[in-house]
Amino acid sequence: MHLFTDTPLKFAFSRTDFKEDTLKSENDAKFGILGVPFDSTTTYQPGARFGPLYVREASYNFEKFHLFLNKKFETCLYDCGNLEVVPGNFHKTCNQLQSVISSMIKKGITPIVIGGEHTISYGITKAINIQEATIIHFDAHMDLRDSYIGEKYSHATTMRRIHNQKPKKIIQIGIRSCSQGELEFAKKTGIEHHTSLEIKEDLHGMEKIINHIKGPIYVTVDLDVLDPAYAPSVGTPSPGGLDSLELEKLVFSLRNKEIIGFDVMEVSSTTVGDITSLNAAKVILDILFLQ
Ligand SMILES: [Mn+2]
Repeated sequence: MHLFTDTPLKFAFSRTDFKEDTLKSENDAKFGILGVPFDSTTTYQPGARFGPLYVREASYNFEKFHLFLNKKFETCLYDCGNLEVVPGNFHKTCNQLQSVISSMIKKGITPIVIGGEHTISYGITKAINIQEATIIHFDAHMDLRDSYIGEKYSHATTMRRIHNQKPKKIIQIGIRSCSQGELEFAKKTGIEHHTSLEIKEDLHGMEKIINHIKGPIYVTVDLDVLDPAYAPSVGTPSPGGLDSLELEKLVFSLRNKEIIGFDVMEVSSTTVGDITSLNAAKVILDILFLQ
């Protein structure tokens, strides 16, 4: 794990005894936070490189008890620090990310990645065996273009790159923006999408769909799935999105599921107390409370 750097601020409730010996001696499920402060292909609102910093900072504003779940936080969580990124070079960054995620998995740590722009999800799933997994993709956008402004690797193409890795299934949730070509591609290839409008009209229906998923699940959350009223500091805000409680209820549908990794991307907060980073920290804690 030589690529980790130390981060002075650790995610809330993470353990401080992150040592190889500790890892070997424990058999419980273990989760590890990795920040990836990279935002080189962002086209609109930059700043996702500050996501890891502000999401960690926001994580300290929550209780160690979850009222809705009536549960104490007991998940074994480590904060592995931030990836050494190479600003402006997606491929080098992605290779380092793949290497670090692989070493986390080898040590039995389920990765939780805080972005950074959405492009980097591809570097994570490259290191995970996703062929048997369902990808749950929360996002305003389909991100299914084969290339964007001539670039194969962009925040706007990340789900197309992940689709090429042949996961068992992709379910997109909260969608409200795509090109006609992306919609046709989704229909042709069986990528399931559920619009924010559909979810607003029948949240319970969406919960049931998530409930019925069998087998391993990788979750990727672009925070712009939330309405800009709840998450204004994202790379590409899009009105007409979910509210915080709707997203929380959908996350609760992941109860008792086998989560093989998840990421929360596109947070570009630049101030303490920003609602976007608070919502991002909340999503991470909600998933961790369920474990
Ligand atoms: Mn998006």
